[in-house]
Amino acid sequence: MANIKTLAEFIVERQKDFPFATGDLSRLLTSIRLAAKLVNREVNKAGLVDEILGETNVHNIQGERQQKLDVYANERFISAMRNQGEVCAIASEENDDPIIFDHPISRDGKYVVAMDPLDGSSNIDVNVSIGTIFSIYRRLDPNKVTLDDFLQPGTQQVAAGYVIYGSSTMLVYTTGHGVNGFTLDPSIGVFCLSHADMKIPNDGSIYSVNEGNYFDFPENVRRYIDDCKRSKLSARYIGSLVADFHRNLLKGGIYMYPSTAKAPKGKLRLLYEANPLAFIMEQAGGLASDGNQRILEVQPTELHQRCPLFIGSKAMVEAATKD
Ligand code: AHM
Ligand code: MG
Repeated sequence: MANIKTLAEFIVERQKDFPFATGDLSRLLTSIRLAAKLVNREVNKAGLVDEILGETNVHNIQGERQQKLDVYANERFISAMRNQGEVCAIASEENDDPIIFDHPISRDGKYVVAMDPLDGSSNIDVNVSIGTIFSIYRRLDPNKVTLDDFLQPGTQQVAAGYVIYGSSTMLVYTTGHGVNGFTLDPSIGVFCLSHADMKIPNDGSIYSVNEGNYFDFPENVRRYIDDCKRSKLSARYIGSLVADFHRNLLKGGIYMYPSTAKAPKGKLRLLYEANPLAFIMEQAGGLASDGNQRILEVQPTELHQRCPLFIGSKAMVEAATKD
C-alpha cells in the first residue's frame, strides 16, 4: 500500500515550522478539520433531507436569506472552536458582530478566526460544489478582544484555508509555508494528503467572471475580457467562489469579481473571502488584487467590508488589473 499521510499527521509534523509553537495552532486546525467532516456529512445528504434542504426565514447582514445549511455550518464551525482554548473570538459572514467566547478557557485564546461557513450557498439546492473559507489571526492584546483584532491586514494572517464540498471533499490550507491539499476518504473519514505543495501555473487559459455584469464593469476590465475572448480562452464560472478558485489554482486561470453599478465595492468580503484566498494564492505563486493594490495590504475598516477581487495566475492578474 502506498504511504498515506493524513492531515492529522501533517499538522503535527508542520508544527516545527514555528520554532516556539505551543501546539495551539495545530489544535485549532484539528478543530476545523472535525467541523469540516461534520458539515461534509450534512452537505452530502442535503438532497435527501427536507429539514436540511431549503431556506430559513432569517436574513443575514447582507440582506440575503440564509439557507438552512448555512446555519448548520455556522453553528458547527463555531462550536468546534468554542471553549477549546485556542480561539477567543470568531467573525462569521452569518453573524452581524464578532462572537466573543467568554468561557474562562477561551479568554486566553491566542487566535481570532474570520470565516464564511458556507460559501456559494445559492448552489446548495442544485447540487453544485460549495465551500467553507477561514482565516486565522493572532489577537493583538492578551487582555482584551476588540474589533481591531479582526481589522488586521491580510498580511498578518497566521493561517488560512478552505474546504470544498465537491465531487470529492478537500481541505486546502497554508500557514505561510506553501499550500497543501487533503482529500477526504469517505470510507475511513480521514483527510489524506493528495496535493502537496500546490503551485498555480504562471499563466492559464481559464477566465471566471459573471459576464452578465459585463456592461457594468470598469473599462479596463471589459478590455481584458475582450482580450480573453480574442485569445479564445475558456470561460468557466460556477458561481461558487471556492469551486472557481480551486479549479483555477489547479489548472491556471483567473477569477474576477470587479465593481459593478449594483455593487460599487464588489460583492465579495475582504475578511473571510478575499484575504484567506489571497494568502493561499500568493503562497501558491499567484496574485490577488482589488484592481489597485495587493488584497493582503488593504487596511480593513469594517467587519463585513466588500472589495473587488482579481485572483489567480500571475500573468493574468497583472493583465486584468492594467489601466
Ligand atoms: P455568498 O457568500 O453569499 O455565497 O456569495 C459569494 C458568492 C461566491 O461564491 C460567488 O463567486 C459569487 O457570490 C457569485 O456571485 P454572482 O451570482 O453575483 O455572480
Ligand atoms: Mg461567501
